[in-house]
Amino acid sequence: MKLIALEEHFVTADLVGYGASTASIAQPGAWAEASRRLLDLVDERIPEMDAAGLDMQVLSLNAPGIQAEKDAAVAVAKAVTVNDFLAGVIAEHPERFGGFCALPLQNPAAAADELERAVTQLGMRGALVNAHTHGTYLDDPSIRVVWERAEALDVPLYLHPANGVDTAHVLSGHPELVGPMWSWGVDTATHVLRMIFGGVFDDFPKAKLLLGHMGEGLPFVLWRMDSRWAFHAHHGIELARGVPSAYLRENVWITTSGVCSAPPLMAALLSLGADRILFGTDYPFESMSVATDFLRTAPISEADRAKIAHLNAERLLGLAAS
Ligand code: GRE
Ligand code: ZN
Repeated sequence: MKLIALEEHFVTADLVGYGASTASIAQPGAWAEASRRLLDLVDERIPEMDAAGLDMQVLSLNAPGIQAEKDAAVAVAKAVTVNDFLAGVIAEHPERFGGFCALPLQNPAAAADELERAVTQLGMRGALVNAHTHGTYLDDPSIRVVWERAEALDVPLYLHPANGVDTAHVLSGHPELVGPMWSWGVDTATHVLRMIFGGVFDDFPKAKLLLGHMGEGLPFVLWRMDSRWAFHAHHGIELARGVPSAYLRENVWITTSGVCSAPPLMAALLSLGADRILFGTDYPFESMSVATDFLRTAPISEADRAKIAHLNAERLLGLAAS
């Protein structure tokens, strides 16, 4: 069965320093090993893809990437460089790699232009955004220009977690919970709700958002959010589609990245439907072969398996079917 994975990270030597603050969330040996693998695009990666039976990785720059850069002009220049670099890797292995570009969201107009350049000239399939950019989230009015361009180009933005601006009080005294262990998922789900309630999808009804990690918990809470929205004070916010679940069903696609467990996959299938779920491994933070074995053996129909494994990716990302 053909397998296309969408949350597949890399870094370049020039950009590796931006990840320094993320290093502290991992055990030192684990971070060193992941860092080594992030820098390798081909020599170890392709044999590992072969061993796992993974046909294609859609590559993206690891968190926080250029969004951590304080100087907007530097971020713009580095985005161009890394997107050109990624395009070069893909050009050498067009059957094995696709790409999501990096966006210099420090300068939203430049980010929109870079998205267009990366999609139309470099063949990127969309962009991957690592959480906030110095505290600016994707619902910010300044970012509308990027959504407008993404909608016009008909490409998704993939929202990936990263460290927050600060640490929520409830996590005080518990640094072990800060990171992919817990806080990143909560932060990312909250970021999605900011977009829904902040009107991004009312302004851009055809915008496409990709989420990793089996939807960051959101597939589980659709009914409860709709029910509570009927009860809650709206504080002047109204949703054109009436209920928050409508946006999660119509504007959001999720990947299995970093979740190799059947119950959450089946909950997501029942909740969002098989057309909304794509495959991802979260390499190098998870094992490619564990992820591919999981999807090959998950207790789901063959029709759903094929959609998740490659058909949905081919349609959403405009990859030629084969
Ligand atoms: C991830 O992408 O899931 C990730 C990182 C960095 C550290 C751990 C981790 O980007 O799971
Ligand atoms: Zn990831």
